[in-house]
Amino acid sequence: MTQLKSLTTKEVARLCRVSDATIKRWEDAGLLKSERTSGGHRRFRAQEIAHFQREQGLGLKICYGDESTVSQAKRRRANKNHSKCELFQSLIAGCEEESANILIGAYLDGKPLTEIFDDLLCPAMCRIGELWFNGEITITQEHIATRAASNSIYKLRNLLPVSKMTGELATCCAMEGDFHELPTHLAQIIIENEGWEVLNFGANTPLYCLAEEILQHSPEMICLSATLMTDVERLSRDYKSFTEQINKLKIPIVLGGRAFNDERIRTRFPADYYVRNFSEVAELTQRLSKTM
Ligand code: B12
Repeated sequence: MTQLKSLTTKEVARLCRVSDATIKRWEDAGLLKSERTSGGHRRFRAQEIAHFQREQGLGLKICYGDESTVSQAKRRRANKNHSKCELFQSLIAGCEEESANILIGAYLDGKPLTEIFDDLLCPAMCRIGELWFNGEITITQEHIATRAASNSIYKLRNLLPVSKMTGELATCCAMEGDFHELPTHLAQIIIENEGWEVLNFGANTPLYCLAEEILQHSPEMICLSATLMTDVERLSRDYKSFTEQINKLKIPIVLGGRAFNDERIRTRFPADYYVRNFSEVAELTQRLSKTM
């Protein structure tokens, strides 16, 4: 289900920022090619639309400081001083429209979502973390970049084709004390892309609260993320009582995030699965899906 699907007239119109009628006119005039469904509805190949957009300069708005951002001067400085990575530059400049365009462009070029997250977005965020760690950017610059990342992935999410729903539910969140919310957003989008519904509680979620939600909703998968653990002792005690509380439901627990790269941490947080990246989340979701 992760492969690229064809787009409806409405989706193409939204991407090109024109009306549905305009898309139909362009198609009638032979500017755009489409195929028809058995019901006679138009379907457009995403790659062709991406090509058309680039040729015509449609929809892919270049942004200099719109929405969230910073001044052009700062943006130019960021471009000059830092890496050549296009996405990294847009993020560091806080330019969410342009960052979204890069992610959407990659998607329309046929890159799977998992690769967009694992190979494009995460390395860019990692670079931002390194610069912050080395004192080359300030905390405020990191905050702006993270907000640009967060908002741009939601822009991408908004135009993903609606997957055929499997009727399965997953929850995801980051553990208490962990304020890194991007991993939970990314996991949510990947799981939704497999046709599951997702309740994403976001960052800093106490496990006793999560247990209540689990008992109430009885999901088919629990995805927990931890980038950093500030108090391993306390968290592992909370985790133990969490797993005891929900044990009878036999729901697979999936742990992910850089904290679990450490084997000693994994030993203290026993789980059904440990995932290292978003490709593994997609594979696991497919495996756990009862409708497969
Ligand atoms: C943005 C950011 C923040 C923001 C988060 C804001 C927000 N709204 O999310 C804020 C400012 C809150 C923050 C705070 C801190 N941060 Co911070 N932060 C980052 C940064 C730059 C990006 C994090 C991110 O979202 N990355 C995107 C994720 C998806 O990528 P990833 O973490 O590399 O994950 C990979 C895998 O682990 C896996 N994965 C990760 N999570 C999950 C989850 C699931 C379910 C799955 C399947 C997979 C998965 O996928 C990725 C690979 O494809 C990172 C740098 C970095 N390397 O990522 C630092 C980083 C994580 N932070 C760091 C630190 C030190 C801190 C602070 C302690 C700083 C401080 N002194 O206050 C605090 C801790 C706050 C807390 N208690 O949580 C360090 C952690 C070092 C370490 N020990 O591991 C990093 C690595 C920066 C660095 N280079 O030093 N941070």
